[in-house]
Amino acid sequence: MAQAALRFVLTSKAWVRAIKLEPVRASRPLIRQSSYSNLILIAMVGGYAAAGSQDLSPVIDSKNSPPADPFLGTQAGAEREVAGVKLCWCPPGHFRMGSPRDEPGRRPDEDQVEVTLTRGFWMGKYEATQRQWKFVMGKLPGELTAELPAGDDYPVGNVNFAEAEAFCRQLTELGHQSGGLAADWEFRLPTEAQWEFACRAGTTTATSFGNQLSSKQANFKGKPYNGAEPGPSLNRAAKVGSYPANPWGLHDLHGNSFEWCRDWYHAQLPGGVDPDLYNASATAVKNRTGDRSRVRRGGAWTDDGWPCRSAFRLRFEPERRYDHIGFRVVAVRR
Ligand SMILES: [Ca+2]
Repeated sequence: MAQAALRFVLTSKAWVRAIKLEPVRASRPLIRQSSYSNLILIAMVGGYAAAGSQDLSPVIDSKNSPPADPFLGTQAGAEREVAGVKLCWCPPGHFRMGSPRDEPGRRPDEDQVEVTLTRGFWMGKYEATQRQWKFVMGKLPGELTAELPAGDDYPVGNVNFAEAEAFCRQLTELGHQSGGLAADWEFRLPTEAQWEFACRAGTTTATSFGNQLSSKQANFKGKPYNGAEPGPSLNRAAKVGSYPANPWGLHDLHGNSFEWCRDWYHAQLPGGVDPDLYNASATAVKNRTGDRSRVRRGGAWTDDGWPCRSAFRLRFEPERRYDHIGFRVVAVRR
């Protein structure tokens, strides 16, 4: 007799009970709750299911209707963990991307645009760490330095764009294998719009902590931003999460490591609905050698406070690497 294993991602046990299994002969229903998520596995034996023709349309009563996609977050900042990577939910929304003309330290490539993100996404609560890299990929991608020492909870640095993307693909595989990541979701680098939306977390000030930034709030060196109180200058990486989180529970978007985004760097910000300049190399800014750059965001331990602003953006050629440039992942629906 043929055997079929069916996987349902559910949030409600009542819904499981409501699934109409007849006329499939569910000779050995196996229901197992995954520790990673609300994943429930139902293994069945039955010719209909093996032939792929069985209609398993759930019988849903109105009180226990499942959400459209159970992998979606419930509220901003809700947490989930996939393959050892903690994630925070960033809901769909509208925001003004870039900085106003009177923001201290702002640059011409930050002219404001209106952006609508129609889909929520999960973003790494922390920068990708050396522990995660070794678990997912094995050997670290680049050299450690005096400023970027070895340590499980230190960020990954000296990672170029292609390597960061390879990590995302491999993490996607692991997430699917473990069942922690829904089948139609994947890990990626964030778009600039996703990055800034998550960094702002509903704020409209220069940083998610207000219109000033102290090095007690983020890992940068030297001058605090816009008159904030002076703090320490570590002049090196800090363990991720050493500084306060923003309103959605995300740490170190301001400072510590710069973070790769997936967009090609353009002179002006992309606005509109779900902007994504991943494939827009033709219109990207060329540097003196004719090469184009991806975007990095958020400032780093190598910089003063002003480049840690939510709107600050900097270019970096994708083949290059530096110890103070790392990344964080997002999980998006394909
Ligand atoms: Ca950072």
